[in-house]
Amino acid sequence: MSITVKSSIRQHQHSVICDLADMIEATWQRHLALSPYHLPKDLGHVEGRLEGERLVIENACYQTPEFRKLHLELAQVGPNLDILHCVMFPRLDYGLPIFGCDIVSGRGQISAAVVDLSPTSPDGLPVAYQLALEGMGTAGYSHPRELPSWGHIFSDYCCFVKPIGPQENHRFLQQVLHYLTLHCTQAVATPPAPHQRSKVLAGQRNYCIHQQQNDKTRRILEKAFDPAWAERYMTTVLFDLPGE
Ligand code: 18B
Repeated sequence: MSITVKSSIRQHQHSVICDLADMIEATWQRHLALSPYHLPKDLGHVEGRLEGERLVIENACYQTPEFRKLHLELAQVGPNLDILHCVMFPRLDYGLPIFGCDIVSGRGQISAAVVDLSPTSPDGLPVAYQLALEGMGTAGYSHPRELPSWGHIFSDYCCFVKPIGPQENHRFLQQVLHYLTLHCTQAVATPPAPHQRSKVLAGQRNYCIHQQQNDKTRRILEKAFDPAWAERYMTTVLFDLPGE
């Protein structure tokens, strides 16, 4: 499938966010067999108001033989706050980690850039991932940030930083590309393991339940819409729990 619909807010976002969104979609296309994933009808493109500013959310969603949901979301609050959110949820037949990435930029300065391949098994990441990620994390960044209490779901290779300047922005883009390429190539080479479904299900549930505790995300959605809408959005679009 080729991706032809370009989002309308993408051109107006922080250049690192545009570059990252383009890179993520290009990498998905290069390595995976994408087909559409249909979000609830009213949640593909969403608009609300936050303290007098317009909040626009645009979602792109796909599925593949290995992934039940590939989700790329761009959000913009007025002219000053840009957000990229991306999660790749494996199908339950695949004991793969969860790729997640979030970038928040306020007034042209990125305050938070996160990327991780988070384990869904209590045994941690598969060995091939550990080898390929050796030494990676926040090394080389001047402003690493402290993870919130629910952040124990992330791996030892989680990169959570405030990147400073073009060099660190570039480093972060390259790091996301490395994590993403590793994950796509591992996924297509991994045979399905149906006997592990309940273990993988428990791992994905644990990930989603903790991500749903991100108060900073929730607060923006509650203020722009309302608490019930924020709850529905966080549990059906951002971090939906897979069924059996
Ligand atoms: N997130 N983020 O996706 N979040 O979705 N995000 C923030 O400078 C949104 C993910 C993560 O310090 C902040 O402090 C909105 C994924 C972590 O307590 C804001 C949406 C990951 C933090 C938003 C969105 C992830 C964080 C504060 C929906 C990781 C730090 C920015 C479009 C894989 C939390 C700042 C803390 C922060 C907002 C991580 C405003 C609205 C997939 C760890």
